[in-house]
Amino acid sequence: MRTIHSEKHRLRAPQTELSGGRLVRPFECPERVEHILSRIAQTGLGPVEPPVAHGLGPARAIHAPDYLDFLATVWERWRAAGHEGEAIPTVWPSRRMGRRGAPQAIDGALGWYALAGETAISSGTWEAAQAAADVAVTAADLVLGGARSAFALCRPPGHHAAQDMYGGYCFLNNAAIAAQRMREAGAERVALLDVDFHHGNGTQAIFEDRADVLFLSLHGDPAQEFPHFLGGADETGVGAGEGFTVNYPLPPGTGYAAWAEALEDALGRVAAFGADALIVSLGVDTFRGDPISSFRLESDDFADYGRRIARPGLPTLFVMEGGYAVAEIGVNVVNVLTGFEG
Ligand code: Q9C
Ligand code: ZN
Repeated sequence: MRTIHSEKHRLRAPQTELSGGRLVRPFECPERVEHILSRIAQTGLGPVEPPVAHGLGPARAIHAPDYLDFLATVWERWRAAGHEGEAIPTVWPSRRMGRRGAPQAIDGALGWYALAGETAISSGTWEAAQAAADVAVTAADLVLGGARSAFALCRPPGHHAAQDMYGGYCFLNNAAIAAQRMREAGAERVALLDVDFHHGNGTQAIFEDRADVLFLSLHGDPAQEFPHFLGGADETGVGAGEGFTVNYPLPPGTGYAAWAEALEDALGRVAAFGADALIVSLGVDTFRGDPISSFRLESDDFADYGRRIARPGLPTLFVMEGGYAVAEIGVNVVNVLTGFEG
């Protein structure tokens, strides 16, 4: 399997994450990618290649113009406002506040576009996010060109980013951008299976009213887990998209048996949908040792579910999302990919 990867991920290097009332070193850190790359080399998974630059066209097909302008300028606006730390929102347009657009001041605009406060913005964030989208598009093009599979080693991740919202370590929705790329290249039906521990709220929001992209997500129940406000089993799609969103919220402590049962149900629905291609939002924060998650998958389980995902026989794009047990992230990710290859 070919991997697409950009060194520009290193530009996403914030020093802070607001966690438990403290500013801590971010869980979503550059070392994650280094561990995955060394495991790819060690196992001989396949070549690692740089992305093709596509400009903002593919991102514009998913994200709102004002949101992209915000991302492009937020850091300089934050600095120009005289702030010395990293950009973190402190105020939101919450219930019972009426505004219907981003206010002029950057402090207000941050809250307008942020879905959560843990994700600090710093100088290279926008450049890294654009490179991650290029990685996803380049890997999607490999699959469109006839490859059985490809791995988009995206960083920063994307599945929490909606049309006009960032947070949960995500800015551009790499998997959604890839899905739209596939649709525009002629794939009539794309299935997007999100196996990250956290619900893919951004991806769901982007595709909830569409019948051409089936979104399925296995995740920690939002009653307990981030992103807290989306991901219930009763969310099944909107309008023409009714029936094309499928959520599997699972309780804290879920182990592989129950998780794999949900996966089998999801894969059955992918087959019934008649998908032309499959995109996997691949987060390995379902691992037992993950520091911010509560499922109990073992490293071997990742290889097992990689095999299961291969069974429908679909052209498959893996897009990297979360996973914060840094020492084990390489083994767990590559186990999925080698499991898939059989
Ligand atoms: N104290 C992804 O896996 N909550 N994002 C962190 C830590 C945010 C996860 C709580 C988790 C975001 C792509
Ligand atoms: Zn996650």
